[in-house]
Amino acid sequence: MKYGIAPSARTDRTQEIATPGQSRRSRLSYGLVARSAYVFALSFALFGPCMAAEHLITLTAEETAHDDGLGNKLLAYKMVEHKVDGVDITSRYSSAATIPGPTIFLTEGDIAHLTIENDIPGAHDNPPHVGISSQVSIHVHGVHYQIDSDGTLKVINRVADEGAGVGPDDGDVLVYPYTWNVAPGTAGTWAYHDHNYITHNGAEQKGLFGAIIVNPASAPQYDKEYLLYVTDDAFWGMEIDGTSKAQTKHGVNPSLSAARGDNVRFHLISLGTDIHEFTLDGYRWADPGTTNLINRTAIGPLEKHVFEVNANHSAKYRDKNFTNNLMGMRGEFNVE
Ligand SMILES: [Cu+2]
Repeated sequence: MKYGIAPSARTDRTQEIATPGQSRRSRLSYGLVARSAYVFALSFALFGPCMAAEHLITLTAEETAHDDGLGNKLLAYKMVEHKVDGVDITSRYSSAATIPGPTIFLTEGDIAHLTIENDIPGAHDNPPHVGISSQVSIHVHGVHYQIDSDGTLKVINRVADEGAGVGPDDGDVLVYPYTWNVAPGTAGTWAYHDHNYITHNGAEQKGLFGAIIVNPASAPQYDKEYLLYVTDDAFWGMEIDGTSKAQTKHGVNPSLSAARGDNVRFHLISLGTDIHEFTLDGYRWADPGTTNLINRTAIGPLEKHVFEVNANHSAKYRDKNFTNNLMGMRGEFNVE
């Protein structure tokens, strides 16, 4: 999923803005009070009541323990460490590499520094053939970054390869750093994925994908959050507890759980190439950006659909498209 290059962030957010209506005399009489009130109001408007946080994130890309049943190994990201302003929150994540990869929660105004290490077995011992990349990368959507944090191969962005490689043909970069500027205006649910492994499209289809959820500074709290990645033949999901923030129940067509009365948020993220028709039996929700209540949504490549429901009965989530339904694209939403 390569849309092009994200604009680099503007870092000077407190730049003074000209006030043409004011005379020099009145500006002087306002003096420092007006200036500091203005700067305070501006920073409050941009960052909200919370201070922007700094995230230090270390990820690896690894093989999963099991193959796909046909002898093909899958690949997965693992969260090794995540600190927010020095506070270690790594225990929220699985200690194993997971598909989908870790869900990274960020808030508008934050800065995230990430590194990725290539721990795919054999990659270091078997340098790739010339022209075939064994780098792994993280290419993210939605937030801002400089071009060297694009997480793609040089053949794509014409700058440099931006992943963790394995040998001379991969630039000898064993750990690659990225910086994401979670600028105001980037709130939303966004996919990240590898863009470098073996081909310039990366190994998303082998499992190297995940998501960031960027909340506005004053976001509501949810009792549960569910990520459902809609691929061509399955939902890949993850459940996140709103209190403990623990990330569990990842995998294919997961059974999700909630308590009666829970306020829950679903994040559908469409990967792959197919068109799907998502429904959650017996539930209606507001179509994002409107007050229209809907009970199904069409979702196609690269689209997202984020909605909230109040958990009041157990139901199945499913893809109602005939062939996708035949493939078993459905799972349980258990409310107790
Ligand atoms: Cu993409």
